[in-house]
Formats: sequence, C-alpha cells, structure tokens
Amino acid sequence: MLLNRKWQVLSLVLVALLGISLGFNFYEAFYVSRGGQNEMMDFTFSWGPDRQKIVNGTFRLGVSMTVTGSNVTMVVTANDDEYDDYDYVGLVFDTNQNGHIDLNDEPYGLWVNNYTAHSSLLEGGLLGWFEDIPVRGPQNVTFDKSSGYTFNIEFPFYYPSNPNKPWYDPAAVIKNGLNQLHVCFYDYNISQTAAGMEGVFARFNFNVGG
Ligand SMILES: [Ca+2]
Ligand SMILES: [Ca+2]
Repeated sequence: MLLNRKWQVLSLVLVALLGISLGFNFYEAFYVSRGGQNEMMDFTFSWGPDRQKIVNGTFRLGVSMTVTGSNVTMVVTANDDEYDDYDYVGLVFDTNQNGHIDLNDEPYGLWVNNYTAHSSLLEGGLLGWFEDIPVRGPQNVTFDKSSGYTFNIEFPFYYPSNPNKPWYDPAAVIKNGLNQLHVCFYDYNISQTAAGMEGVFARFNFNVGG
C-alpha cells in the first residue's frame, strides 16, 4: 500500500509536552531540515544543561527517518557520554491509529546492547518494561565516547516467536498527512544519581505528502 509513495516533511508541530511523573522531560528547541530527497526527515531536539543531567553540556537527540516502500529506516543519535547496557531509546508511533500518541500505543524500546522487549509508554514519557526475555531487536547501536550513541534501526521487525508477521509495522501505521512520533532516551547512569531526571522525550507531528 505504500509502494512508491513520496514522503515529504511539510511541517513540524510541537505537541504539548508535560513531564508528569518525571517532571523534567520537556522539549526545549528543535531544528528542522529537509532531506536531500523528499523521502527523508531529519530532526534534532536539544536540551540545555539546566534541562537534563545526561551530559554536562547540551544533550541532543537526533531522529532521521527514511521510508522506502514497506521499509522504514531510522537513525537516532544521542550524545550520551557513558555507555550502559540499560540505556535505551523508545520510539512510539500511533499504533492504535486514533490520531495521536497515547498510553495504549505500543512502543519499540531499544536498548543500546541491541536487545528489546515489550514495553509500554508511561505518563512521564519514558517506558515501562514487561518481564519478557529480551530478544535481539531491530537496532544496531554503536557508541563513541565523544559523539555518543548511534542507533541504526530497520523496520519491519519480526519478533522471534512470531516470525511470519511484523511486530507492528511502522510503515503500516505511518499514513499520508499528519503523523505523530514520540521519541525518548533513558540514561541508566543518571537514574542512579538524579531521580526524576533519568531521561528526556520529545513528541512531534510530521506531515507526510502523498
Ligand atoms: Ca549513559
Ligand atoms: Ca494512538
């Protein structure tokens, strides 16, 4: 259904962000640029040193997405300066197709050790994890002390216990017109020393042209 569709980022609209339980995960600034092709979007969200404890300076979360037919390729960067297996990026699309991100949408929770498990979106913007046995996820993550994490993510992703059907398929829930995406980053290291400041999230609309 999505073959040869042209994807175009037409607008980026900030949705109200309230860090309810964490109290700290809100969005400060953003920059938008069009990709070289109309099929790619590229966003960077940033939080200054007074908005987060993940790094001493400005924390940046970069999100780029390319949709080619039924494949969705994403690159998420996070300039965290300390590796920990429990650090993760969460991606939440409008999986229940009600037009906005809500707590019933199913996240992809992507640990930096390349594993994943089922999770749910919490009110504070981060993820709660089910007690699944973690499985190898759709991400390949690299870490560099100076630049942080780079997540290369390929969808569709097939959960090992259900190899015939994608574990929900982002290409199937991204539609022409307005879409919403929630992205969060959790820093385990900070969770041990600064309760309530263990992560950041951004939620934004992107418009896809037909
Ligand atoms: Ca870390
Ligand atoms: Ca939804």
